[in-house]
Amino acid sequence: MEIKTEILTKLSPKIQKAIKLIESSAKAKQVIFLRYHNDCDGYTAAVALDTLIHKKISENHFKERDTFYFYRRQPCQAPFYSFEDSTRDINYIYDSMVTRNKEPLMVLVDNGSSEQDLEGLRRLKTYGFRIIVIDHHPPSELVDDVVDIHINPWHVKKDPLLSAGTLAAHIAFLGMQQKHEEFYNFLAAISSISDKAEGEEYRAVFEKVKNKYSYDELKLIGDVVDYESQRSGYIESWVLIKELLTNQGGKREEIIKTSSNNRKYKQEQSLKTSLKYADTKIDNDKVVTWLDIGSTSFRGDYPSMRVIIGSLHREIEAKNKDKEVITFAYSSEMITLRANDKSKFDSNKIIKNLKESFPYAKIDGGGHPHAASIRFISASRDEIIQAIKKLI
Ligand SMILES: [Mn+2]
Repeated sequence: MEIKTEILTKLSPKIQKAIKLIESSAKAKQVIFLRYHNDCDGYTAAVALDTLIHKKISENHFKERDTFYFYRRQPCQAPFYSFEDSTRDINYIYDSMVTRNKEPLMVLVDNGSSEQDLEGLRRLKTYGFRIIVIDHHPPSELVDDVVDIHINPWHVKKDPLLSAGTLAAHIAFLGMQQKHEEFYNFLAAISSISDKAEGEEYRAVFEKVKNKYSYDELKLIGDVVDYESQRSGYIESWVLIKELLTNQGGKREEIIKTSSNNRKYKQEQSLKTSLKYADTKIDNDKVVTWLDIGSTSFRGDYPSMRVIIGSLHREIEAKNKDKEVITFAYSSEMITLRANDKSKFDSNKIIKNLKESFPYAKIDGGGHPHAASIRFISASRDEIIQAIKKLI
């Protein structure tokens, strides 16, 4: 985890501040919340930070059960910290065993830096929470006015290929006095591969883990983590996913084996369906695909919309190596998209444009320039699809 890249070096003062705030909150016996996105990147980030937070809390409480009351861990079902998330967390402090907590700490990872997070975060502030956001999505400037510490590689450079898991593993490594380097490298590598964020930091980390794990092995563990989190839906899959990532109980192989047939079957089946119903148009060096995902998959089933579009996009990319490839999947009120490196496509510009053109469509969304989602009311879907086709 000794990675000295420009991004991590420049983020270092904020990282040190975050570690200090976690320490001082634990010392002051404040409840610490850890909230994370419900996917492989979010879970690996959470498992990394869990080691640090758990240690700091145990050091400051005498009874084992206190770590249960003073540490709350939960994935966010939405890809942002939602209104409901904040209601639940405020209730925990003000309607429970720990009502004397005046400055609880929220640590939000792989989520938190977009405009969609703002309302939930502001509600926390009304109730005295301190907030640390560790995220790698394009940040809204408004977030900085609300939270205490906002660690985000976008503050250093545009479109950084750095996963939240890598960022969190780096922070945990530093907070744990640079111990357990191998474990944090492993987490960083899995999250980068699973989130397609294989930049400079990933390459440095992979160099160190590759004699123990191959790329395919790391990718497989990430796939199974995604499978676990998706299949468990609203139930937190912490026990199984932590085991997959730590192998503390020696059950990793068995969990992978148990899920293997069903996982592969569902992945292959879903790709077959996508390829059958995808509408692909090749125009010179540009390959654009539209898939009606709403009518070709079951709601809430595995693979998720994210995994479906990812595998369809990769399949089309592999067949069109030298071309610009853009892939869209839509349901009645959402479009998810992917674009390859050859594309100049910028989802944030498109979303801005759509918001101006369709002020009545209740458009919301965001993400990375080449991987994002757009939400809207179903009445305006066809207009929006037509507008995007003209824009690209
Ligand atoms: Mn992520």
